[in-house]
Amino acid sequence: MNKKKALITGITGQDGAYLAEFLLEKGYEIHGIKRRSSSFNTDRIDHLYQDPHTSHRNFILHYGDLSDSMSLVRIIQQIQPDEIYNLGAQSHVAVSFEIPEYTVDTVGLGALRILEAIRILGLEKKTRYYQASTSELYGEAQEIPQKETTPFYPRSPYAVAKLYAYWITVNYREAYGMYACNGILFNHESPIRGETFVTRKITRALARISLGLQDRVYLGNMDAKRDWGHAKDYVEMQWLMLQQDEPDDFCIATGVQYSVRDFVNFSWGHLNKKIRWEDKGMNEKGYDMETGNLIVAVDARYFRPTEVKTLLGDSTKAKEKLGWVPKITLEEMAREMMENDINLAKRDTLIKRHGFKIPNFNE
Ligand code: NDP
Ligand code: GDR
Repeated sequence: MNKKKALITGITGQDGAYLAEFLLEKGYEIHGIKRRSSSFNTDRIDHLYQDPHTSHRNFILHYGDLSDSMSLVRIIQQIQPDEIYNLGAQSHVAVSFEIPEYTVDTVGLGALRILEAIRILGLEKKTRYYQASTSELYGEAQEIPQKETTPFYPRSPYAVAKLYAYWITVNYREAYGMYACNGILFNHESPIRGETFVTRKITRALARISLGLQDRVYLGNMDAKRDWGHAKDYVEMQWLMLQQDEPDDFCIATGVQYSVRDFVNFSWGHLNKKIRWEDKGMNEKGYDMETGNLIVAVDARYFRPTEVKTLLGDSTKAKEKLGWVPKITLEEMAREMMENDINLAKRDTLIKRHGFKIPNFNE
C-alpha cells in the first residue's frame, strides 16, 4: 500500500517538530517546507534528518516560503499530498505589533495561498487541509470559557491575520467542498518552545539564575492568565481532525487556567525554592526567599499595546467527536521544561568554565 503523504509548513517550529515525529510513527511520508535562513534553522528536527543521497526517504525538506505563491504551487504539485498541515507563521503576538504587514502576509495570505494552490491544482477532493487557528481569536473574551461558538474579538495584528486565515478556511470548505478544518488551539508549550514565549523564557531564565549564569529575568504582565497545554498532546488532535468523515472546527484546551506569576512559582518551586512577591500588581517583583535576591522584575517594554488578559478553553466538542483529551498537566510540563533548561544551563556552565563565551540574551 502507498504511504500517506503529509506536507507540513512550519516544520522547523515547535508544533512542526512534534507533528513530524508523530506522523512518522504512523507511517507517513513527511514533506516539510523550510525557509531560507543565513544560519541553520533545523535544530528541532535534526534528529529526523535523512541524507538526501539515500533512497527511500520518508522525511524530505523543501525550500519554500508562505509569502511565495510560486514555491507553494511547485511543492504541492510535486508532492500531491493527502494532507497539508499549515503551521507556518510569524507566531509571536508582541512582534506582530512591530512587523504587522509581514505578519499578515505569512499568517493571513499564507493560508489563502495554500488553499488556492490546492484549488488551482485540482486537488480539492484529494488534499485535506489543517489550519493552525488560535485562542488569540477570542482576544477580549466575550464569554468564559471560550468554545467554538464564542464570538471572536482579536487584539493584535497577529490575531487579526489569524481571523482572516480562519474564515478563508471556512469559506474554501463551503465554496469548493474542500476538506478544510480549523484547530482553535489554546497556548501549548514544551521544552522546545521558542525562547521568547513567556513559559520558556521563564524556565530558561530560572534555570540559568539557579546556576549563577544570570541574576534576574525581566517580564511583562504577570497577571495575564492562560490555558496552557503540552504541544505533544495537541499535535495528535491536529491529525485526528483530518481523519473524520466530515471537516469541522474544534477548540483544543485543558480547561484549567493559571497566571504568568503561577507559572513562575511552579518553575522555581521545581528547585524546592520559594519566591516572595512584593509590590502586588503590574510592578510586582519576585525575591528568592533563601537569598533575598531579586530574581523577577517587571519591565514595561514587555507590555503590549492591547493585551489579552485571560483565556480559558472548553474542548467538550473535541472530547465528544474526536475522543481527544489532554494528558499532560501544567505541573508535569513545567517540570519537564525546567529539567531540560537546567541541562542546557549546565552545558553553558561547562563551556564558560573552559573560557568560552556564552550568549547572554534576555529578550
Ligand atoms: P513557531 O513559532 O515555533 O514556529 C513557526 C514556524 O513557521 C517555524 O517553522 C518558522 O520557520 C515558520 N515560518 C515563519 N515564517 C514563515 C514563512 N514566511 N514561510 C514559511 N515558514 C515560516 O510556532 P508553533 O510551532 O508554536 O505554532 C505553530 C502554529 O500554530 C503557528 O501558526 C502558530 O501561530 C499557531 N498556534 C500556536 C499556538 C501555541 O501555543 N504554540 C497556539 C495556537 C496557534 P523558522 O523556524 O525558520 O522561523
Ligand atoms: P501568547 O504567548 O501571546 O499567548 O501567544 P506568550 O507566551 O508570548 O504570552 C503569554 C502572556 O504572557 C504575558 N507576558 C509575556 N509574554 C512574553 N512573550 N514575554 C514576557 O516577558 C512576558 N511577560 C508577560 C503576555 O503579555 C501574554 O499575556 C502564544 C503564541 O504561541 C501564539 O502564536 C498563539 O496563537 C497563542 O499563544 C495561543
